[in-house]
Formats: sequence, structure tokens, C-alpha cells
Amino acid sequence: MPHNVATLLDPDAAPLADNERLKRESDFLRGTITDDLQDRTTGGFSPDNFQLIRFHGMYQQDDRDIRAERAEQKLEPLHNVMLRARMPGGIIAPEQWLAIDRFAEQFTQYGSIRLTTRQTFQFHGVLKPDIKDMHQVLNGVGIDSIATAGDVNRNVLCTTNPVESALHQQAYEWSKAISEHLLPQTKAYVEIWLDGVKAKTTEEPILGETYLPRKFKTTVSIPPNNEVDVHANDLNFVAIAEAGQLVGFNVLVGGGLAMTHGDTATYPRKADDFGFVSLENTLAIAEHVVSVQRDWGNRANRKNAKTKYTLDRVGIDVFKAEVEKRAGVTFEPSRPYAFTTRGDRFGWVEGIDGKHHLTVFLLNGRILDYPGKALKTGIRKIAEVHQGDFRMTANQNLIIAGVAADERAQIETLAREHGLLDDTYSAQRLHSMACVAMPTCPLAMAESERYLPRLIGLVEELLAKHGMAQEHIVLRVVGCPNGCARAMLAEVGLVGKGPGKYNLHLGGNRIGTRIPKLYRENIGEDAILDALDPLIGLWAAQRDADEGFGDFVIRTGVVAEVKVSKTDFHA
Ligand code: SRM
Ligand code: SF4
Repeated sequence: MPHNVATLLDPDAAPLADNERLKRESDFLRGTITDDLQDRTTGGFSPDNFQLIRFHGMYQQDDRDIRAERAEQKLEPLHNVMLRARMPGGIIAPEQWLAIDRFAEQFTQYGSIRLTTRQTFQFHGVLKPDIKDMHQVLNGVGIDSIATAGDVNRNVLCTTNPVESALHQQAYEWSKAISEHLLPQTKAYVEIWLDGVKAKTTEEPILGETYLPRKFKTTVSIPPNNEVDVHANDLNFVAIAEAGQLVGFNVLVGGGLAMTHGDTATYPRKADDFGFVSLENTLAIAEHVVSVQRDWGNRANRKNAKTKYTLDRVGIDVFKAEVEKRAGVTFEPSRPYAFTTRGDRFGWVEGIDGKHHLTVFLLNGRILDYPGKALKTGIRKIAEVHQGDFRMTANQNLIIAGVAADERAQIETLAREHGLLDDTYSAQRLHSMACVAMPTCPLAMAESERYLPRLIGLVEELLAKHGMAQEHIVLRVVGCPNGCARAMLAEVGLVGKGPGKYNLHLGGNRIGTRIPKLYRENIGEDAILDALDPLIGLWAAQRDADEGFGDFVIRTGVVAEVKVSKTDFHA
């Protein structure tokens, strides 16, 4: 019996989610966006278009810090959009950087460029009259924002490995090819934002006319670095190389990190190993993991719609067999590989091609000129002289890549002058990350990006108190259980519950292959520190050689290990 939506769900008991209606009625993602764009009586979009602009890479937002004040003045919220660009593998050329720097400065509410946990950048606070210009400026330098949000395959990540340049180039080409293969075919983006010729779209051969049941995320990774955090993603291609040449990929399916507070039917889940595929079968496998999820994913309940829930509902073997049948490809046994790290290599490294690469730490990926640290100006000045490219890492940092030996000194001077290189940063700081949250994220329940600097200082004090000042804990904070800074793969993960209140999860590991378990619920800063203080003390006293904090709390039974999310995570 085919496992399609009709057979897996009782249509009477479970009507389709409203997003299904609006996708179906949208004429392949056009909706009435153009009409809304011309309506200057409001800065916002109608409810359906509010959803549809996401497929074009934008979210309607407003500044939550000033929402109440505007309401008192009987003004509508200051509607604007956040734009997220499509940058497979996170590579951006200097001339592209200069264009986005100019746009951010002149036309965004905050003036910032925000690097994300998925190797791209966001503009926050673009007003309606400037939206079309924004797309045209980006298009002028070869950047688009197609399918960076909405129920589609999102920006495809690729490990930023500048050292093994040949292998990286091959893996990067695959991330671009997969991204392009899975892109929507509709010309709505070109028509609406670039004034392209109207061309009737008649089908979406891969995504289908109602697109996917939910967002879908893909990576290409190069072991041993798990920077991309494969277990946060629906579909992962783990590069298998022989003598420095890519020969194929191990395929991992069904990762995802979001949950909903109080709903035990939702949980973060690791991806399952489906096996090895050769290069010539890669696109077919990508296409049919997507097509099976398209047809079998839950279109009634968006909270249970992602691939991870489809796998748990139909069974891994059934899902995998259907992919094999549709693709006409049989997975081979997985090839050996190991992830041993997922952090960025800060400072200079030399690649095997003799080029030099400088990774700079950018707290939360927020690029602005701060007092004493003119980060944005610094990157602009580097872009003006840099001959190589920039690479945005999945840890919200930036690599100035492909620097010739005789240009290294100039780049380093500019980086130091503008606070992009700071040797005083602790290991703890370099391993901490937060999502955006307030004031732009409408879903934030607690502060995250704005809280992280303070929290890092407090954790640094605890480490120093126990003689561990040189050590680090992979610390990630998210403002709500959607988990955008991947707290559900951290050694210590804080998940926003309400203003100043977080759930404290412990027991992820340093390489991102274990999900942390709830340890304390709905606690404020004092209780967080009270919980961590004795545990860090025990870790300092009793750890095995080089044992990470997450491994320690699992080994000593502080929290139980999450092995099978569906049964263990909420137990
Ligand atoms: Fe996310 C929604 C920011 C990576 C899971 N995410 C949002 C929105 C757009 C809020 C909204 O829907 O209105 C946030 C915008 C905040 C703002 O003002 O910018 C937002 N997510 C981000 C970013 C910018 C966080 C960051 O600090 O870098 C990341 C952008 C990535 C990108 O470039 O595409 C970001 N989001 C993630 C990740 C991590 C990852 O993919 O590696 C996750 C967890 C992995 C996963 O998907 O399971 C993630 N974001 C979500 C979810 C929960 C999805 C779900 O399965 O239920 C939402 C809410 C939703 O989709 O309904 C969400
Ligand atoms: Fe917003 Fe929640 Fe994502 Fe943070 S985790 S950016 S608060 S949706």
C-alpha cells in the first residue's frame, strides 16, 4: 500500500494545515505579493503573503523593543522584512561583500550584516519601499534568496575546509549542484523582484505544486569536521575521499532539533545512516529523499511534519527502501569515517595549495562597528584589497580565504586594527553561540544573542574558579525551543522558556553526535550558575584525560544518555 498522505492520515480527523491551502492557491508562490508591495497604507503583507514571501527568502518582522510604545501611539508595528540570502557552502566574493555592506549601511534598520548558523547572511529591518531594490542590488552581484525559507530545501551547507582545497572544491561543487537541483522551478522570484518576464509555471517536478510539508535542510560535510552539525539536518552527504579525491557520500537522513515546550510528540532527533552512494547517484538520492518526504510527510500537523517524524512513523527501513525504489539506486554499506571536531580553526592556517586562510571569531555573527571594534569597517577594508574569497562558517564566523603569502601581512594588519583578531578571547568564548532572538525574532521567549556576552563571562568565572580557565564547554543559547543555534547538540544548552528563564540541558558532546537531556526546567541566571558550579567542580576533579564536560555528565550519570529520541528524550 503506498504510504501517501491519504493512507497515513485520516483526512476527516486531520484536515490539512492551512499552509497547504495557501501554497496550492498561490499560483506557484506568486500569491498577491505584487499588490501588497504597492499598498503603502501598511508596511506589512496580508496573512497569506506573509507566509509566501518566506519562499522568496524573507520574513516579515517588527522591532519588539518598540512594539508597545508604537501601540500606545496607535501606530501599527514598524513592519519590515528580514532577508536571508542563498549561499551554498557560505562562499562570498569580496565584490559581493562590498555590495551587501553598502546595502546594510544605507537601507537596513540596524545597519548590521548577521551571519547565520547556516553559512549565510541576513539583513534585518528592510522597509517595504526598499525590498525590490534590495533584490535587484543582490541580483546585480549574483546573489539571490530563493528558497532560503518556507517549505522547501534550504541553503545547502558545506564544511568550510580551506586547507584541503581540492577536496573542498569538489564537495562545494556538490553543495551548489544539490542546491540548484532542488530549487523551486517557479519563476515567481524573477517576476516579482527582478521584473522578469512572466512565464507560466506549470509544474514543480521535484517539490510538487504544494511544495514540501515543512522546511527541509541539507548538508555536504567533510570529515573529520562536523561544523555543519549533520544531526540538525534532514539530509546529509558525508564526503568519502580516496587519495584526496571525492568518490561518493555516506547519506544520513532525518536529523532535526526543534521541539515545542509541553508537547512530548515533538523532540530533537539525530539523523540515521542510510549507506553509501557513488557520485553519479548523488542527485537521484537527494531528489528522492525529498520526494518521499514530500509524499509521506505529515501535511495536517506542521509540528510533526519534518522528515524526522516521517521516519519515526513509517520506519527507517520502509523510508529507505522507498528512496531506493524511486531513485533506482541501492545504498551500499556505509564507508568508515569519523567526526572528531566541529569547531572553527581560528587564526591562520596554510592550505595544501600554499594559500593562507584567516578565521576570525564574530560573536553571534553580528557584524557591526562596536566601540573599539569596528568589525564591519574592518571586513569592508579587507574586501577592498582581498584577492581571494570569504567563507561564512556554520558557527557564525568568517574565513578570509585564499590569501597569497605576500598579502598576508596586510590582511592581518587590517584585521588587528579593527578588532577582528583578538588574542585575549578565551576558549569558552570561541565555543559559545546564540541565536538571534530579541528584538527581531517574533518567536523568542527569552533573550539569547543579547544575553550571551554576559553568560560567557559568568561561565568563564566558573571555569577559572575550578582551575579550568583554559578549558571550554560547548555552550549554546536559544531564545525558544526551535533551537536555531543548535542548543540541542551542545554540551550545555539553554532553551528560552520566558523572560530571563531557560531550560537547562546537559550531555551533548563536543562533536555534535549526542542530544543533551533536560536537567533543570524554567530557571533564571542564579539557578543556572548554581547548577553548573558544582558540576564543573566535579568535572575538574574527576575527569578522564581530556574528557569533555558533556561526556563527563553522561559517564557519571548526572543525566541519562538520549539514545533514541522518541523514547528517551522526554523520559
Ligand atoms: Fe531558525 C524560525 C533564525 C537556524 C529551527 N529561525 C526562525 C525565524 C525565522 C523565526 C520565524 O519563523 O519567524 C528566526 C529569525 C530570527 C531573526 O530575527 O533573524 C530564525 N534560524 C535562525 C538563524 C538566523 C539563527 C542564527 O542565530 O543564526 C539561523 C538561520 C539559518 C539560515 O541561514 O538558514 C537559523 N533554525 C536554525 C536551525 C539550525 C540549523 O538549521 O542548523 C534550526 C534547528 C534545526 C532544525 O531545523 O531542526 C532552526 N527556526 C527553526 C524553527 C523550528 C523548525 C521545526 O522543525 O519546527 C523555526 C520555526 C518554524 O520553522 O516554525 C525557526
Ligand atoms: Fe527565534 Fe527561537 Fe530561532 Fe532563537 S531559536 S532565532 S528565538 S525562533
